[in-house]
Amino acid sequence: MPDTSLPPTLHDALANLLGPAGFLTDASDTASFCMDWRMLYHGHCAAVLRPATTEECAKAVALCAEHNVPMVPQGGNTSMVGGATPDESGKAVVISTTRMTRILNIDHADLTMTVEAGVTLKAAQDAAWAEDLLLPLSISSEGSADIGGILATNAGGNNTVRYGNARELALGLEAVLPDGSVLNLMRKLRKDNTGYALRQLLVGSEGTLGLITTAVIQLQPRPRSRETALCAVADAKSALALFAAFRKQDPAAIQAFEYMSGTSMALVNSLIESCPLPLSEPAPAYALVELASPREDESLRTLMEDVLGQALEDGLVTDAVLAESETQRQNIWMIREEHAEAQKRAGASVKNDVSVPLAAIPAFLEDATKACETLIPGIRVAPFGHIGDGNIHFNLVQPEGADPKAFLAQDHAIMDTVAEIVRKLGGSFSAEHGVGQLKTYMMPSWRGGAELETMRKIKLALDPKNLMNPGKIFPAH
Ligand code: 2HG
Ligand code: ZN
Repeated sequence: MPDTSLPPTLHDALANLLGPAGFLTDASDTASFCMDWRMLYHGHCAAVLRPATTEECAKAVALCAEHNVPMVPQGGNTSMVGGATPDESGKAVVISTTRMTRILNIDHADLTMTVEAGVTLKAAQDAAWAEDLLLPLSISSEGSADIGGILATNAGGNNTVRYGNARELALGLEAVLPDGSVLNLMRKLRKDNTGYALRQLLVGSEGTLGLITTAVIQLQPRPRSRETALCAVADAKSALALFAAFRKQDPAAIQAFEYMSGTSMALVNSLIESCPLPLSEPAPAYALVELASPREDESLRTLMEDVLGQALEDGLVTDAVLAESETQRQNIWMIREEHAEAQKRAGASVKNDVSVPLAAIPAFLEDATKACETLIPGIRVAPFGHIGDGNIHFNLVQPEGADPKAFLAQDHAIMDTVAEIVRKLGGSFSAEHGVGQLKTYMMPSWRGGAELETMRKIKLALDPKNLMNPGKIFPAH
């Protein structure tokens, strides 16, 4: 256990500023903030700071900066890449947004929501829905992930195919910079060409440039009709042909288009209670399609039935179930959203959150499957993901009965094998989960030269002492 004590003057100043609910130093209180969701990283911290307001946050950051104490911003702690976990030195403080939970305003003229960073995505979605509006971002971890975290990581998820990533929804932002100054960009304008769009620099910066405290999020009218289907397909090629068939009829109606391999689906069906397969028999792969419209009419149902009917006739789809009620719809979505949890229960897994152009997805899946099965015989190739936007979670689960530690020791070999195939196909090694600490080693070979150098210059300009989320995005020099 490293020495996790803060300089006494800083300790006292933070304790005074934040009070007992906002300043945690007992290992029993801070432990859960020091381990990531996947339990890959077991860090330590000198304290967890839980400011209740932007002002408190700014003062706390200024104090830490003065004392050269590293700071790790943390939202709902759902990072897949160790992006919000402190290192093992015990020198850093975690700054948690969990007490900044106010929904400040819902504006029906501009269709925006002004919200503090610690509001969970689910709470924000529910608040919008209660006012007949939609917050059009949906991710599996939305019950815990918070607004600050989804913006800091530019989360994507199930509705990117229609509405874009978190970046596209962020009209305004407020953030505390690494020196404790407050950057107030809380405008709610669709048009605002006044120099650099600094808010976009903060979005996706993974907490390395500052801590997002408040945001203005673009909303949409709430859907009044939705049609959801789970379809059995032979492979990703068929799933993509089905996607193209829907897109040809009405691209604007597609709310989500997801892919699940037979292997990943079988893990969910067997390891998660209340998630049986709602089709008569298992298939090699599945597509989940959701159509949505703010209109309340039957046309979506007709669209769904027409396209699926033709796809069944053409052999693109071999079986399908349509949700007949909201409960059935939620059951279908639960199957999709429990994929990460099922894979966690199946043992150690190595995740590759990749994007490739849509046309390259079948070749990617085929080549990456072969390469991984050759690398580690018995490995369980369990891909799934947001196929409509080109993002596949190409996840590899340890061979049954294998030693999880020995499997994880090969994570770089596995990630590099997959990444080389992604590179040849013109893709990215991180689509929506970010770089965190897990994938920093890939940055020089993927984003080297002027690109990484420019990122370093920006980081240096805003955080010359490298105090804000050190060890994330940038590989150590
Ligand atoms: C999802 O799409 C999440 O469910 C998690 O992005 C993906 O577990 C994963 O790799
Ligand atoms: Zn995802």
